[in-house]
Amino acid sequence: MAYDINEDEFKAILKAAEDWPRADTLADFSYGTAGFRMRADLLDYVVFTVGLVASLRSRKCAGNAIGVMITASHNPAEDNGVKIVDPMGEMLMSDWEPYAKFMANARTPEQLRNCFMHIINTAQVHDHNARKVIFARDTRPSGARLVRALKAALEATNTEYVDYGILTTPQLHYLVKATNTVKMDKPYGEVSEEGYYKKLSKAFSEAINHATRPPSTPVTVDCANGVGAPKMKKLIEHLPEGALDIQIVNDRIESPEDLNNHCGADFVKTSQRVPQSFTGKAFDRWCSLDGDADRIIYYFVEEGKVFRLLDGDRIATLAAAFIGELVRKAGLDEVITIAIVQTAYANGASTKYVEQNLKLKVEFTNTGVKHLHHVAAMKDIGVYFEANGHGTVLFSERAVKAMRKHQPQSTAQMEALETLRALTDLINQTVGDALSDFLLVETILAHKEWTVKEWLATYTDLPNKLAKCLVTDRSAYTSVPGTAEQRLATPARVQPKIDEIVSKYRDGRCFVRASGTEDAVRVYGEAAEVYDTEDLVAKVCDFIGSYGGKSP
Ligand code: NG1
Ligand code: ZN
Repeated sequence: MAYDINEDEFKAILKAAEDWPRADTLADFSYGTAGFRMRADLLDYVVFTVGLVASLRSRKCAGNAIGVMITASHNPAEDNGVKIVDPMGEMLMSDWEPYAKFMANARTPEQLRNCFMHIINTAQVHDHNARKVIFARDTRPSGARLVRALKAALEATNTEYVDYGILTTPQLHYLVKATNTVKMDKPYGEVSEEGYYKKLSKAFSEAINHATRPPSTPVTVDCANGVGAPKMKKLIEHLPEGALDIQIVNDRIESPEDLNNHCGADFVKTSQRVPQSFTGKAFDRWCSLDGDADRIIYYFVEEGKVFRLLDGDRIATLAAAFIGELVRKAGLDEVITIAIVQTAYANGASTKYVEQNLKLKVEFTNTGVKHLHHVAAMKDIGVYFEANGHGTVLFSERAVKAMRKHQPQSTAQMEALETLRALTDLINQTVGDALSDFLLVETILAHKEWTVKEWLATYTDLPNKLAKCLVTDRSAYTSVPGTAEQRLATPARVQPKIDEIVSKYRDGRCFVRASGTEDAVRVYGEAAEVYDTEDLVAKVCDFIGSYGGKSP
């Protein structure tokens, strides 16, 4: 059946679009790992079209609220980005990504009309359906202008909307799910930013209730000079008195140029160095959020200033081990299984530890949390983290029911069960969330009475390096399907050369893939020794530089 365009609506769209002309670029925009991301001054029209797509998506989803988040996460301050959030707080369904791309690349009113018609017809969108969009942005100054472009599209399409102002990305995901479950038996939480803090702090109090004592040492949080700073401060106001001793650094959101600049999770992880403003003494516990507070990584220095990273792989292994113990102690290990999902960027030593020590199954997916999330959602309990600190733990309906119904046979079983139930509320079920993951890690360290030293001692990371090569056309780099992006299909000559280089190093592993968020290809390498790793990655970068562009 053919669905017709509403001519009045389309007239209003064209009129509104006049204020947000498409940037005059030759290249097409693409909906990458985390939506559209680029220099903020190119984004006006893209955000406008995202508003149109979000409105159509809401109509398709029976009027449920769709989320739009304006952020460029860990990218520099001059960038920005936009992504769409589906009704249960998950990333936009992948079938719709081409629609978003198609619309953002329409260059004339005719093309825009064709795109609109195409979506309405292929996705079968009823014009008369209700439509609602909720949105927020991070602290980037360009966000305010982009919000105006978004509102223009929502108003032209007669879409009800709520502007939540400045939020972390996971807070917006929370609000989308809370909005759409408000009338259900089990609403996800109160539909407000306040409701988010209330939910987390209540769950945290319950989760540490059976710990012998709260962590006895302070923890310092580097907020990347981004939105995580004010939001972490608000969270602290809601936490039980004296539960955690939290210091905050890098909270200068009033100076945009400081955002992610020599600080934040991405800087610490990729440069394997402490951030600006670091004042930690040996074994002090520090962590860093990224620019939109969906990633977190921990680290510390040993005596002699040796830097030690506790990244996403460490959080995944810590969480899986702890939840596994609780499941066993609660007497549910016959009923509930746990799996870990990683990407090829996970350190090889972490994978070995999960399989050999924790005796859990590891599955690999392509980069991008939507892929990990999808696989983890199929497990009873699915723990997924990218090495960069983006991840969460998903509890299936089946697991939650089993925890609810289970009758504990002893006080120990009851305590384990209560802690487990608290974790299902503490851990953000929509997306990786630095604030929620922070409370999770602190809960686990309190229960285990661990310092960073014991946490680090669980396994030894293989030396590794992540580099970036600028190439003339990153789209020339495609991966072989089913290899979790560890092998290149094109350019044809590159993979054999990588294999040849890698074969010369003990425990060597190296792969190259096109970034979905930056105009570059990433080169990841691991080897038994630090100097081998450096050498391996440098050789591969050199080859790519000589082959397809210039290495930085
Ligand atoms: P790209 O640029 O596609 O490598 C990066 C991260 C992803 C994910 C996205 C979204 C690495 C190697 N890649 O993607 O894991 O977090 O950004 O922010 O860390
Ligand atoms: Zn982020």
